[in-house]
Parts: sequence; C-alpha cells; structure tokens
Amino acid sequence: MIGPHSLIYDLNPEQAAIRQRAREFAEAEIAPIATDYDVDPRFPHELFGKLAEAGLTGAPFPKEFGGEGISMLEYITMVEEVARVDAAAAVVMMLNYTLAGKPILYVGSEEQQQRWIPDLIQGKRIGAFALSEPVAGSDASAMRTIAIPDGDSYVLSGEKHYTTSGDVADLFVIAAQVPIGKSWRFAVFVLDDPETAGFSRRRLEHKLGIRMSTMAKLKLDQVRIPAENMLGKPGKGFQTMMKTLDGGRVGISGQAIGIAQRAVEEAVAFSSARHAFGGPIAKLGAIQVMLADMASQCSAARALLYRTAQMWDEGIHSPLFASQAKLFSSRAANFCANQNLQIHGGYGYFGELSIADRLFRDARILEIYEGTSQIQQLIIARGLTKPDSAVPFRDSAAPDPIDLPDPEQAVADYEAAKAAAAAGA
Ligand code: COS
Repeated sequence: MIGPHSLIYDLNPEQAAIRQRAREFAEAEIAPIATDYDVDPRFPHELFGKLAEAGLTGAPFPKEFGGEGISMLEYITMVEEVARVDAAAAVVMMLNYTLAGKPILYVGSEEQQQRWIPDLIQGKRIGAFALSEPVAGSDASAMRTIAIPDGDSYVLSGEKHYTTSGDVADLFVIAAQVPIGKSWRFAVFVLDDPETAGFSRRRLEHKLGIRMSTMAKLKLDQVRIPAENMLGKPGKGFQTMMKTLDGGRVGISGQAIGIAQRAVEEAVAFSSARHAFGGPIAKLGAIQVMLADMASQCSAARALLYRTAQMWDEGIHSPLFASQAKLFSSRAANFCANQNLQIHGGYGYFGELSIADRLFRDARILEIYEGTSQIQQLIIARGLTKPDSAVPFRDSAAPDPIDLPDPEQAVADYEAAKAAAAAGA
C-alpha cells in the first residue's frame, strides 16, 4: 500500500484508487526496465503503448474525447507514482496531455480537437511541444521561427531546440511568429506529418538524466502547414503557450515529488540496513537530521502542490502558484536526491550499486526545463506585485521580438523568392 506520505492530503477512496492504479502499473511495467533505458537511452515505444492502453496517458482528457476526465489533483498523484519509479517515464506519460494536448484543448476548434485529441489519448500519436529555440529559451518571446502566409497555408522557417520526444513525435505543437501588418505576432500551429518537406530533426545525445525521455533539435526549412492547422487566432499564441506551460509546471511538480519521495524511501531503507559504529547508521544523529529534513521538504512540497492542483480543479489557473509549486518542489527533489546520495556514500556514486545516482541526475532537469527556477522566481515576483495575480490570462499580444526583419519586407522577400523559383522552374 501507499506509505504514510498519503496522509499529508486526504484523498477520497476514488482518488486513492487512481493513485494505487498508477503505482501498480509503475511497479509492474516500469521498474523492470528503468535501469536498462537509463544505461542505453532511447524512447520506450512499447512502454508508451502500455501507458496509453492502461489509460495513464489519456486519463485527464475530457470524457467526450475518450479520456477519463480525472481532476488535476488525481492526475498529479498518477504522475507522482510513475516518477517515483522512473522520472523519465513520467515525462513520456505526461507529454501528450500537458504540452501537446492542452493547447489544442485550450484554443483548438471542435474540428481540430476531434482530429487530434482521441489519437493523443489512445497513444496513436506521440505529441511534442516546440517553443524553445537556440536563441530563445527563458526569453520565449525572442523566438525567431517565422510563418509566412501563402494561400491557404503558412510556410515556417526556423529552428527549435530541446524538443522533448521531438525525435519520435508525429504531432508537433509549434510556435512561430506571423506577420501582422508592421508587427510579428505569436501563432501556434500543429504539424501532424513529420514527413512534410523541409522538416528535419536530430536527437540530442549525452543527456545527464531522465534518459528514457528523448529530446531533439528541429529544423524547419520552408515547411508548409495548412492554415486550418493553426490553433486559435494569430497574435494570441504567446498566451496559449504560457498558459500551457503553467499547467505543465504543475505536472512537473508532481514529477519532482515522485523523485523526492523515492529519495526519502531509499535513504531510510539504506540507512536502516547499513551498519557502522555499532548499529544502523539511521540511528546516528547526523543521518537522522538528514532524513528529517528530507521528509519535511518532501511533505511541504507535496502539500503546496496538492493545494495548487486543487485550485486548478476549482478553475484558479494561477501562474503565481504553479511557479511556486514548481520552484519549491524542484528544490525539494534536488535536496532529497543529493542527501540520499550522500547517505549512500560510495554505494550512491555507482549506478550498479543503487539508484541514488539516477535520482540525483534525474532531479537536476527540474530546475531547468519548463522554465528555470530563476524564471519561476521572476513570475512569482511579478505576480506578487499585481493585484489580479490569481487571474493570469490577459488578452493581449506578446511584445515585438527582437532580431527579426521587418514583417512586410519578409513577406515581400518570400513572394519574390517564390516568383523567381517559379520563373526558373
Ligand atoms: N498566461 C497567459 N498569458 C500570459 C502568461 C500566462 N502565464 N504570461 C504572460 N502572458 C501574456 C501577458 O498577457 C502579457 O501581456 P501584456 O502585454 O498585457 O502584459 C504577454 O503574455 C507578455 O507577457 P510578459 O510581459 O510577462 O512576457 P515576458 O517576455 O516579459 O516574460 C516569461 C515572459 C519570462 C514569463 C516567459 O517568457 C517564460 O515563461 N519563459 C520561460 C519559457 C519556458 O518555460 N521555456 C521552457 C519551455 S519547454 S519547451
């Protein structure tokens, strides 16, 4: 059964059953393969299929599309249980919902939702979210990928970086700048055919942690995407991407709690079994202080996250709290993973002797992806100074990006190049 940590929040029997279902799946299907995928990193296609079959990929999607419509709180407990066994598997599980599915649910038309959401739920498609670029990570609005309108299509050119599952995905939610009069404005597109001319990708190697979750660099060289694949209105894309990231950060916090929880469990088990100075090291004051601090950090992070998830379920989608949950839980996970490795000593430093090194490596990404800890602090600080900080979704366009050519000139250049190519053909 689930340990005493479940007491930190009063889950009702249905919620507890959802959590238990994820735990049983993770123990049966993920635990046996986790080390293999860490040592030999690759996307777990078979596991992805099993996650979808068991309903873990699609559970939070609305019932009308074939999901189970579970709450954010329930979903978080699922993420936590999967991450407790393997943090990378939690990313594999989450991506179709939190980053690929959510923008379609937020602003996609009914037709678009019917076209893509059932496939994401059933695992018929692997989703990806392409926002970051080599020159635009934390400063997302500095993005340089452009989309020039051409008849009933847009033609996209640019590069995307650190796209999770980008090497294997077949549905990409892609942000690009579209020319609107004299300005560039954010728009969001769905590329649902990776064989489209001009699209290429390269898997990024030598990843420090969460190795079962692969990442890629994408190149878009005049990639033609039908205008009907645009999500929402041109000019509103920045809000869509930011709102998606807010929810994604709640999911990542669940992943962090899974790592923290596992680190506490591993530390307690090891220190109870390891004898030194005449008894188990868990009886030594120095180790007890570490265990107590780890457990307290984990519980505090879990309590903040569960309340944040519950607010989500109440319709309060606040970046202020999503970012606090991510900041705090990411730090708690790194603290717990680091202390666990220290308690394991030499046994922690070698992957063949314990999973302490994997937890330590996996935790590190938490303070980097879906917004660094410094970006979370920026969002929190900005939110604190706004009276309406719990109501984040303002209806405005992102600021003009830097380093892009004049939009009208870019369209004229595109038309001229097209005419020249046609004349030469
Ligand atoms: N939800 C909805 N809309 C939002 C929003 C949110 N969470 N955050 C910002 N916006 C909107 C606002 O409406 C704002 O409009 P106003 O002009 O009316 O103020 C507009 O977007 C621009 O917002 P802001 O001025 O805050 O943009 P900045 O460029 O200063 O900063 C940050 C935005 C830094 C918060 C953003 O770029 C960010 O989150 N960066 C990290 C990106 C990230 O997580 N990358 C990893 C992705 S994983 S591929």
